[in-house]
Amino acid sequence: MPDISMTKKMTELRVLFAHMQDNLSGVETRFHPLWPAYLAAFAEQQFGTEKFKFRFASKEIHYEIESFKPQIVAIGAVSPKFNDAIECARIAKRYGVSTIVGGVHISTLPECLTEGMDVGCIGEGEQSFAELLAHFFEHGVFRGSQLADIKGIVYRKNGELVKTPIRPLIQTFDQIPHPKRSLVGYLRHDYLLTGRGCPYKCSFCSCSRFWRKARYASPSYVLEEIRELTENGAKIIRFEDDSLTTNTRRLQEISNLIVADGLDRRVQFSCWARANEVNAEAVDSLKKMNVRLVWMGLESGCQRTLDYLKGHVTVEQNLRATSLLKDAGIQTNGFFIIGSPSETEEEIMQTYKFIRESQLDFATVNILTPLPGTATWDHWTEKNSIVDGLDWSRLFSIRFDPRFDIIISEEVSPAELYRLYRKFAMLSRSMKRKANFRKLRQLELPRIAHELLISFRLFYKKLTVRHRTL
Ligand code: B12
Ligand code: SF4
Repeated sequence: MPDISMTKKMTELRVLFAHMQDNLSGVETRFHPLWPAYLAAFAEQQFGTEKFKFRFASKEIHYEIESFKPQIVAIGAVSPKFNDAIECARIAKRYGVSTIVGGVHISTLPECLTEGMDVGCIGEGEQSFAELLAHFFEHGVFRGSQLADIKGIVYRKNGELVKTPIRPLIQTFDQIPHPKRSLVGYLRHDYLLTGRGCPYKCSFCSCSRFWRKARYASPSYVLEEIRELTENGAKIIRFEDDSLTTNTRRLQEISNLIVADGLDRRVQFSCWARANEVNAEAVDSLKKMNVRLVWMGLESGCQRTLDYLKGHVTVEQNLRATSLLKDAGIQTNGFFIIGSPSETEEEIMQTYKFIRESQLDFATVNILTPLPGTATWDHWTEKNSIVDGLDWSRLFSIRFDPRFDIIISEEVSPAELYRLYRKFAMLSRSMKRKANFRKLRQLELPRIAHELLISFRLFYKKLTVRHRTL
């Protein structure tokens, strides 16, 4: 890493982080992105805090640039939001500001780097970003032959795309500093990630390809981060890890630390789990640490579809995981995907039947969308050579417009798929109503009755006292 204390030209570097937010889904507007917080924490660990001013853009980009006057705008975008990244970079360039873009889309399709984007960061961002900042400190721009020495980036030279060698990953997760959350903001309902990468290869997901190797934080690292969140007001914490149950021993250790610290009494947790990893020991640990809700990508009630989407898991394992959690009093939300290329209507209805007969509390159904970096994307692009000029927002699977969305079912027409989707959505809504009612009955009604009883007693006491004094 170059020593930036030696550079003379610049005294302060202002970096504006711009996350291309999806305003369509409510959940996204509720949770702040962590990538700016990770990049800022790592840069500060390397170079100290005096040289940089970081800001997370929470308002309109013109306003942010005019008020903060950054030298660099760092843009992060997933594939369905890449149109916005292009526009954001174009605006930054109009102000003469340099730009870096990172995230899963540019990492998978570096040829998407536009004129407005000076550099693209491929894969894990911390080290490349820090080196790019050091380069900028030295040269004041991102052009120049030295860029070639920075691993894991892409840029254009004389119009030609130059991709530098792959950057090795940071070796252990604990070497990554905790994200600088004060940059993006703390929340009452917050989330954390305790690993990067996944040992599985589901056909619709880009995680294992993107992160290459699975790395996990040590239990004490996890505890430190949970402590930080609770000290800053978190009451509900989600583990956004792909599956918290992959290593039962590690989960047990995390659970024990949480209990020893008394955090299980102060915080409610939720997490993702892979059904084939949910066993009695894992459930026991989840229960002890106060996990109230587990999300599982169950994907399908039809084994043939499940094999195509997921692999290494059976419909029986999905059922077993659900009932193990149910028996422990933990709520479950199953995620399902319909519209795989060769899935028939009858097979889709097997999933409907599965959900209806399962013990799940909630079910969320999505239509399969081929996202760059996944096997489904490879499959689709082999048949459709569309990458040039594709409107990336068509990869949002929540617009439900058969003329616009990219549907890859070869067996069921888009209109029919939407009809089925609506049927699933109705089922989800009715499950949600029932689950909420159960919750009200189990938790709220006795409490409300108890409170009413106390106020009635107080009222009665006052009344009789008044009578006696009259
Ligand atoms: C948590 C999460 C969410 C949260 C996000 C909360 C938030 N406000 O950001 C919620 C649930 C809201 C969500 C929503 C969506 N998500 Co999401 N999500 C994830 C998940 C599980 C973790 C993301 C994360 O924080 N990782 C940790 C950080 C540190 O990693 P990172 O973001 O990749 O950043 C690193 C590098 O990419 C790089 N980097 C990233 N940006 C930048 C920018 C610069 C300038 C630089 C230098 C480097 C850099 O450096 C970072 C540190 O190493 C990933 C899967 C995964 N395990 O990665 C999916 C994932 C990112 N999501 C995905 C998708 C599709 C979506 C949605 C479109 C879903 C939908 N249909 O609504 C929306 C879009 C949201 C959006 N605008 O980004 C896909 C993206 C695939 C693709 N090819 O685009 C992923 C990969 C999952 C998958 N199916 O494969 N998501
Ligand atoms: S869907 Fe989950 S289990 Fe499958 S590869 Fe992605 S992160 Fe791993």
